[in-house]
Amino acid sequence: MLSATAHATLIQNGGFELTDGASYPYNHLASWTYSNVDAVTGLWTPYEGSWTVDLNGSAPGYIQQSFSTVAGQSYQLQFALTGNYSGCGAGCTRQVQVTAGDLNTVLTATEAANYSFSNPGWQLETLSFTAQSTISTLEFASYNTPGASGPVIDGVSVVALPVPEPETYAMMLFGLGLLGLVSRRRKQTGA
Ligand SMILES: [Ca+2]
Repeated sequence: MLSATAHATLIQNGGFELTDGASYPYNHLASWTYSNVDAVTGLWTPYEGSWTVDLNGSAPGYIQQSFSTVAGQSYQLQFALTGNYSGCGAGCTRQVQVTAGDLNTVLTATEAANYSFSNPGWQLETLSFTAQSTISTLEFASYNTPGASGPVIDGVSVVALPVPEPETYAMMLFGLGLLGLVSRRRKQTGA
């Protein structure tokens, strides 16, 4: 069973709603460390709330946040991804490199067939990673996407995945035992 605690996100300001709102598009983003990204509101439809982050400011940028983890524990990362495809042109893509714990992957924001700022085609991405330390750093970096329009993210959350209950381990061991028995019998039959 998932407890309420297991559902609590470890990421602060994952929706990028906490900004000073005063100096668009270079607003202060609470709880995040970042370079050359744009906090954006009033342009395309957000995944949630009013603000999103374009990972290309004037050039490819990154955003990251560190949080407490348990080494060896698995976590689920979710976030919404799209791209600023205005002026993108044929064949251009918006890509993001995501790193956390043992996770290091590149995702492509698929341009919706009928893409527009009012229909940005958000994709909900679900990934998992295993923490390697008591502090983990989640980073989103614009990847292979030059210029001032990049991949766009919103709705970031990280939750600890439940550790299997002792009964689950017992069931798994019981199942493995049965498999071993079947395997031995097959070998005997085949001999
Ligand atoms: Ca938001």
